[in-house]
Amino acid sequence: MKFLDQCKIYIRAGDGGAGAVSFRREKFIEYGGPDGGDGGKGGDVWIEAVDGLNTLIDYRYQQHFRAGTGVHGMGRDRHGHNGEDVVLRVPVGTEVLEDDRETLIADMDVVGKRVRLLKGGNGGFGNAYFKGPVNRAPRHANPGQTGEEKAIWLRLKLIADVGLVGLPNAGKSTFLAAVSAARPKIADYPFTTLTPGLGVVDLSPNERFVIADIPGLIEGASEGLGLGTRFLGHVERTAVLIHLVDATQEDVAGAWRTVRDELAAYGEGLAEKAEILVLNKVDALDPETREAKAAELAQAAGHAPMLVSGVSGENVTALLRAAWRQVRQSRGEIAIDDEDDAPSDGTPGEWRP
Ligand SMILES: Nc1nc2c(ncn2[C@@H]2O[C@H](COP(=O)(O)OP(=O)(O)OP(=O)(O)O)[C@@H](O)[C@H]2O)c(=O)[nH]1
Ligand SMILES: [Mg+2]
Repeated sequence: MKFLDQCKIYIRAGDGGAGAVSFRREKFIEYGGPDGGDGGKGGDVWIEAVDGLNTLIDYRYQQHFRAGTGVHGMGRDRHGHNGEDVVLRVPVGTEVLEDDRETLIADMDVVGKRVRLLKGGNGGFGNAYFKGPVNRAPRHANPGQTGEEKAIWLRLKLIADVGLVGLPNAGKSTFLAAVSAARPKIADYPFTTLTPGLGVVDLSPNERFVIADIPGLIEGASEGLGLGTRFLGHVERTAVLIHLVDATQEDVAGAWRTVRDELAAYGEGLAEKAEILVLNKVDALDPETREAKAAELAQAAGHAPMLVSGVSGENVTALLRAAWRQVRQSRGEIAIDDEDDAPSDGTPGEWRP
């Protein structure tokens, strides 16, 4: 199973400008002759692979792209300006497909690759062009060509930056829904989530990452119990795991240990991956219970958890910031010990990833 980000967009090249019909009219110059200029060419539609994008999210907000129309020609042999091109900027790895979703138009596999998807319509000839030995004063000009248009699909294979793990009912899907536009099924029974889901977190226009929600793990998952560990493959390549522990359950330390054991049993470096420990659903606890549960979990894990609620939103931003920091570290954008960037808002002092 692949996580795909795909969307349909409509593109249209610009129409060419019309040619002009015009005659030279000046004092003392009789029969000045035709001087209607040609119309400008319509703009093209291009697509370009760029660095620094990892989703097609921008194309969810805007689906119609239209290149500029060529300006019509004018008298005194003036040509119209060409219409402006449109350049669609997409992440590296985006495939461009025809409307049938199968025929590949272009594979944007390297940074800087540019492909023209549609050509703008040519401008029409002005009447000056039609002047000949027979017809010295043509009274007609061409209209511009209409720009082509079509629907295309953009498709990108997404790779999650952050993985959500925890027991069933820990609130993983609720958290995903709270921080992204994803709308996973959420319910008050275990194994609500049967297949992984992805969401894009938009901390700011330049701070975006992909988060993966996978089905809950239970004791024995590595031997195939519950839904097993087969979905852990989707978080193998993430920069960090967010481990959610449901604060409303009896044994928070046991819950944490169970998931850790299953991660270790799965192998593939999951147990060594950076983990952000979270005590979730804290909105449901009174202050003393919060403290007691947090202490219990800290004792087991060896460091304090972040106290978060996907429902009330408490500390959600601080958690995302912490995850984003790990993502940037793994992308090599910041040094491992870059403390200047440490989250300050709402994060307990003892906490570290
Ligand atoms: N009070 C409270 N309830 C929560 C919170 N987050 C989730 N819940 C509730 O916990 C239940 C389970 O939430 P889900 O988001 O479906 O849990 P999950 O981890 O995705 O569960 P699975 O998909 O079965 O593994 C739902 O009834 C949620 O409404 C929270 O922060 N506070
Ligand atoms: Mg779920």
